[in-house]
Amino acid sequence: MAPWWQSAVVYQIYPRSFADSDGDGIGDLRGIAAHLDHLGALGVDVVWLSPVYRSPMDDNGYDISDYTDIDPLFGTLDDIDTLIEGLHARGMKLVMDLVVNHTSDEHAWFAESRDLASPMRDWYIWRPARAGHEPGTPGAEPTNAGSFFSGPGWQFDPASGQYYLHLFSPKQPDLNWENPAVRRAVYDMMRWWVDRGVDGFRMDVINLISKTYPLADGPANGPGGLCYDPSIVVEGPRLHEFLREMNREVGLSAKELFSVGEMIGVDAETARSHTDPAAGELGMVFTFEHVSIDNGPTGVKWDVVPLHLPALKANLAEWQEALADVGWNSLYFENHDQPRSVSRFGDDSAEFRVVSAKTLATTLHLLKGTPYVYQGQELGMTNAGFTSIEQYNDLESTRFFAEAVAGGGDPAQLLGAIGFKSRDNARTPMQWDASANAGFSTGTPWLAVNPNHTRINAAAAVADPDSVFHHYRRLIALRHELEVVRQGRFALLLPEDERLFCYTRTLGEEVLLVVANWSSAPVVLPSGLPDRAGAEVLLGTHDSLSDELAAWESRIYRLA
Ligand code: TEU
Repeated sequence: MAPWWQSAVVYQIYPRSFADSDGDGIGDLRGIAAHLDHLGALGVDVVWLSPVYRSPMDDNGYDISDYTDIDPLFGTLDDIDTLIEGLHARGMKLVMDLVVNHTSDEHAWFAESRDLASPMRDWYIWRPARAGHEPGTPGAEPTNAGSFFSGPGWQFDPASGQYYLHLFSPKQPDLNWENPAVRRAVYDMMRWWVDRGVDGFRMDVINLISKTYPLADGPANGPGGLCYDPSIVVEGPRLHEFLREMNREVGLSAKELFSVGEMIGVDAETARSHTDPAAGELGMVFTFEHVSIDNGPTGVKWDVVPLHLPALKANLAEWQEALADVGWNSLYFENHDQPRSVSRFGDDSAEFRVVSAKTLATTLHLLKGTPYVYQGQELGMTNAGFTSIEQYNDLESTRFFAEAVAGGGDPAQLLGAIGFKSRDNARTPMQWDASANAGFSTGTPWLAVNPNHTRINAAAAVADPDSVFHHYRRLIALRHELEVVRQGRFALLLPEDERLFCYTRTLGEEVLLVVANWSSAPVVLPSGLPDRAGAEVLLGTHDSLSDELAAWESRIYRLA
């Protein structure tokens, strides 16, 4: 029998931006607990919570200073117990974010590790300055490792005269997974949460835990000779071993816990090696390939080119095929790190926002795998529309802007790219209603509310049977009803077509045909698609059976 999570739809909550119960302008656990009916109405099975642990919030909680406590901004351990109960009572499960490639520099482990003589020195990755260089001077970093958040990946610690590795911000030192005591501490912590009632983990950048390259120089491709190439920091030699050990020690497979590993730079073959049930590692992984399709020739996210639909289709099809028989896909267009899909891949104009959001949803949710809905995606929420760097909070955006401007970049052009790709596009407060602050908070929200909340909000969407929300609800229900949606074999049609995204799903005699117009102009369906005579439309964006699809129209047929 297929494991339960192969029938599930996941809803991701970014707690800071979901709902604020106490008026401090920051979302919290009680805010989430007050909105469980929204999730119940949508019909999702699992909630994934971005980090709510104690944190100095340098990276909004992805820098954890205590893994077994809740940050006071978000509430208390009692609040998380209440949330777990509330979700379980409604038949939903809770998946916690697991951030164990790095901790905060304010974690007690790191405080101890700063001491050269401590047995915990080796819990992090410390190295002396490059030979022949004065420690702490420019260029004296042990290697040319760049950080994902711009600048060197090594931070000088004057007290010991050595450097520590941080692949993310200087406040996110990397743990040393070679040390068995580190691994034991992580597994203990995971068991502690499982015992508390959580149903699984989303594992942050988990394919970075086994280190290779950062301990030697890599090819220079960034300012000042830094190496920013992610392909050489991922998938280290002991990754499979560590993931198997974690699975065994925590009982991920044995207890049918949910597990998804975020993997930078992972390709479909490698994903299969991690999600093959025989490997005993992970349920599924998050790839970045399809959300890098609109990166330009440098491969950097800020180098934006228009979407070329055949490239996106080819990539999604490659993953569908590679994981058809062994392993499992995760399906996502949005999360807290990605811009809003309706602004990125769809058309967020007043005319086409609703229909294009629905068609993106149909295209994604009819694929084989576990779909993820990111908060607000079910409303067709759009990019933030920020125009000045002061409006941004995210350290990835602000550090990139500072570095690029210092290097002579044109601020207006940089703001254009950041406006399109910044993570803050996904982090503006959830739009609950048309009132001040969108019903998110009675205080001043930590990040500006999108002014379009007067039109785009949950109250309006729930009241309108033709809304994006009800389209998502129907897609989720279809997955729950039909085995062919869950397990049918995928086949891409019209791979070269630049406007149509069409495919079939087949299980035994049953065939579904998805036709989707990914353009803002009508398109005639070409001959050569499967025969639609006598077919039933299970869900469409328009009440039409015409061979001409309207702009952004899509249909799901059950063929006769
Ligand atoms: O993201 C990993 C990651 O690769 C992102 O930083 C990515 O590079 C960027 O967002 C896309 O341009 C995870 C978390 O999802 C992210 O929120 C954290 O900031 C990061 O790890 C560090 O924990």
